[in-house]
Amino acid sequence: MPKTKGTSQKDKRDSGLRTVYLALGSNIPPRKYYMLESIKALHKWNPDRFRVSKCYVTRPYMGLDQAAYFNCCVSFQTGVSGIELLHTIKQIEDNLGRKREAVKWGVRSIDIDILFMGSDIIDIPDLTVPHYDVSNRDFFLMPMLDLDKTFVNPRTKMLLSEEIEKIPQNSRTYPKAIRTTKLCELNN
Ligand code: PH2
Ligand code: MG
Ligand code: MG
Repeated sequence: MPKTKGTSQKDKRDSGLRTVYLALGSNIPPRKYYMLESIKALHKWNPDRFRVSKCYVTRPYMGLDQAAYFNCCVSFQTGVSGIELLHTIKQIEDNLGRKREAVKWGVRSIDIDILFMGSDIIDIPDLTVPHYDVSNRDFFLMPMLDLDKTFVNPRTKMLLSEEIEKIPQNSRTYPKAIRTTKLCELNN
């Protein structure tokens, strides 16, 4: 869309490049396959400054009786709007056979969540950025710290390294890095 004098604030912000951080999670086998395929699809869609964190095995959040998860984060630079990003993510999840069940926090082949879009704050019915629960989830914060140790949550104004320390024991998932060369090969 050509820029005109009448371009709204929102349009201007949407066309500004910033670093987007996404979280990936899977707890249905083959977990590594789902993680890798979604990373490849995201990279194909937006390769600009694409990075991948370590991959962690984590206990189900809040002690749900489920299989262990694989979790990681990716970041890339983009000018797309939050809604456009959300649509792309849903398409990638659907292509990988994600079944949308009525159960909140049900088991999933792949879940891709938007954690941060630079310092943007978005509060619309379909989308909350930063992610509404990012400060309470070590399986988001730990891989985020791999990507940027100095990142500040634009809503709380706290360093993520401070937020992770504040998580109470009963909501920790104890992320443990797994040895995999495959997930990170797109960094090179
Ligand atoms: N995702 C959930 C619910 N619980 N637990 C872990 N460890 N990792 C997740 O990605 C996760 C979860 C809902 O999306
Ligand atoms: Mg999720
Ligand atoms: Mg999700």
